[in-house]
Amino acid sequence: MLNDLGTKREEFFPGVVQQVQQTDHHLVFTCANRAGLKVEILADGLLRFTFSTEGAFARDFSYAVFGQNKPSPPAFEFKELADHFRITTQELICTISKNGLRTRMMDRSGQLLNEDEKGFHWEEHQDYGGDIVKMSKVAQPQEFYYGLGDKANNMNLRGERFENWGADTYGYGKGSDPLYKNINFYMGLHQRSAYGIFFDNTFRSFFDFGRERKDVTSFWAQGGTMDYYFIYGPTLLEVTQKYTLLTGTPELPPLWSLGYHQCKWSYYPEKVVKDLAKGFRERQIPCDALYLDIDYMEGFRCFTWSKDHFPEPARMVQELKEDGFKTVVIIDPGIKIDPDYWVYKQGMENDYFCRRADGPVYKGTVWPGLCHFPDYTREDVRQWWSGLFEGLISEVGVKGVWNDMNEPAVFEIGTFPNDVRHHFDGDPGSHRKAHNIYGMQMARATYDGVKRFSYPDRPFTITRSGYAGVQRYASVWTGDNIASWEHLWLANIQCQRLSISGISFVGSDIGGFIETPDGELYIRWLQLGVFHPFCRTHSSGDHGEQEPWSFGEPYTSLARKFIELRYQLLPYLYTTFWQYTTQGTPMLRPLALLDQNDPECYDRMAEFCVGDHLLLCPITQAGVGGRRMYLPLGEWYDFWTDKVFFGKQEFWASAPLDQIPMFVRAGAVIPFYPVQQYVGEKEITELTLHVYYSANTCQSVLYEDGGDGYGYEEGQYQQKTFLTATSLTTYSLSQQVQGDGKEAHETYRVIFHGMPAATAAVLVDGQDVPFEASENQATLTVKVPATFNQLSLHSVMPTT
Ligand code: NBV
Repeated sequence: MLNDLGTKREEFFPGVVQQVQQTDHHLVFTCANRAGLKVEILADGLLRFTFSTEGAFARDFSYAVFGQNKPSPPAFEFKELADHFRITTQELICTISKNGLRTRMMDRSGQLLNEDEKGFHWEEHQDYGGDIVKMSKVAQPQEFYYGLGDKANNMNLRGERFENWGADTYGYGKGSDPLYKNINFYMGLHQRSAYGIFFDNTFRSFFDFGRERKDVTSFWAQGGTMDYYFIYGPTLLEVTQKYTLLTGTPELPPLWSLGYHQCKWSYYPEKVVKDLAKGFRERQIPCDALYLDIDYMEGFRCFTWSKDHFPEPARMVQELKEDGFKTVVIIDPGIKIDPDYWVYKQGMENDYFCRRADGPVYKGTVWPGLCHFPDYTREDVRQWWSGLFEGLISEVGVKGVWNDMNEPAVFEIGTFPNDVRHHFDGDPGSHRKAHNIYGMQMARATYDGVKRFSYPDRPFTITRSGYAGVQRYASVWTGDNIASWEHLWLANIQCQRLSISGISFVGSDIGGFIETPDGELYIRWLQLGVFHPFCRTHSSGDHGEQEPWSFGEPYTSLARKFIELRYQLLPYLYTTFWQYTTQGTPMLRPLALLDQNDPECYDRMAEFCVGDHLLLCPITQAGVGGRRMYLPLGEWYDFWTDKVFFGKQEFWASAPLDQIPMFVRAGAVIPFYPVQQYVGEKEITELTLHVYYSANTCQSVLYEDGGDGYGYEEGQYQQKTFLTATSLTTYSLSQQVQGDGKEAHETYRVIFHGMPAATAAVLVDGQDVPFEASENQATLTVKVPATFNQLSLHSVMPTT
């Protein structure tokens, strides 16, 4: 096999096991040729495999997995057999061959989940020393692969090879690789069982899913250690949850950050920003955040303001705030070499910038001209960097920070040369080792700073690059896309894929960054974007306008309609975010995660669920009034017509330009806020609950808290569980509340959809209450106190 350096060199394999050491939660196998394997049993369904090539194991350190995220180790059984060893937990059986340390993973019924082909092997890196560490596994017939972050390719990764080496990929397209983020996590699904592999290695790494040899999946890295986690499902949903909890979830973001954001490269000077704000409010199009791109700075110097364009930033930000707008500013890693610039001076005085191998401080050209770059892999540098935000946050009142160019990107040469040195938190190395975590460590330092100075408010940050675990520090977007239908298709897949790879707070540049969409493309994109956790229009700005009203009517009204829908759905989206932070559930779920017993779902990529109960399928073609699509198992209501569709079938979904195919799971309770122009504009005395009838019992959750601040950590939240159930002649909705938070609403307006029989009476906690029914009796509206426990509809005829 040729390696990725285009050479063929001698490959080495572990020999015969000579010694085994066992402790409470790990086993160490040592071979005659000094190769070794450490197996850590972290949970019944979570095993970590770390290999050594020459006896000693490398420092146990990870930017992705934090000690506190590791579950407490369970008991396990260990046995030596004729030609292999066997580890058994409550969920897994793992065998390890005595010759070659090859593993097989099975569930407790003995069903094979995953097995090594050649297993671990390596070659020495001739130029840099160390090893190119490799792992090859059998790709089973009919095995499907998912995950790997922001790859711009089909949902199922089989048949493709990918590289993780974060890159500034302006105008990327389908198949472009690598992109901005480095997420070494994938999932395999075969015979209806799923597992995941997280390869925790920061060097340039590769994943081949049956591309080179069709029945082999392999992954390798140009240095470091073969260190991977095997994550058992058996469902894909459980695999992604476990991976997400292992690499960490973010804190709850401020509720306003789930509102609509407007961005361009760039809005300046102040008058343009003020007019933009006015544009939203005058047209009554909701918006919470306005962005300032690089031109707000003085000569692109981070942490400065252009005196010409923004003479009094604190006043401007305050005035925007009074009108409900939060200001988010961009911060890049490049610090201009300028002896009169305070950030540069501090960095030089304290030796905070990265150096070349032979000593000089590294210089690279980005927007400000020649720059130095902080070494964010040093704790003291991160501390310094986070302190730099005091001015922006505390003095000016900025509410969010946007990290760009942190792959890191350098003009002309792409990124830092390989010899640039990084501290790597105590284990210094070259850029080869630190490249893939540079952006994440910048986001980490930024997040710490924004949080420090925003407190007691919650911080908001967004980053372009990141490594596994970056979700703890920032939201992300998918970079410099293009205003084309293909990119709309890609945005849908990339956001779903990031979401199942631990990163749910994700969105794309709505309408496309490069070039200009027409009204139709913009609306179709916005219809999808309002269902992405991060919802922002952004454009490079040099081709035309890209505000929600830039395309004239009917597009302005359509844009308003969908942004309003997002604001109505905020309690649902926020609840979904809370589920993500507490349980690791991805906010966007591809069909394969909804029903892995249905092979029809495996290759589907257009349809997805946001949260537990809403299913969307964007229109990604010009000039069409609908599309063919598939619904998974269950009963689904068409959101626009209330017509019921049965799952497990493909059909034509009609969707004129004022609709996106959108379905609600039968039985669901979907909370709606009234339309607001920005989060917090109104006190929401009445919340609307849309209840979609089902003959089956169904559970829905609503999580609410102050929407900002940390009161929720002290119990200041309300977690409401709604149960719907039927009996012969009644349909009931009950509510149970947990948490010490004060009830935020006085009343609920409950709207029942799809009632199969006329309702004769409605009882709320035993009292008869008035109600309104539609002419055909299928829709029924009733107003109840928000503190109700039990609501029941009594029908004149038995429900069917
Ligand atoms: O800061 C300018 C842009 C920014 O608007 C965009 O979102 C980033 O992805 N930035 C890239 C640098 C220039 C790109 C050509």
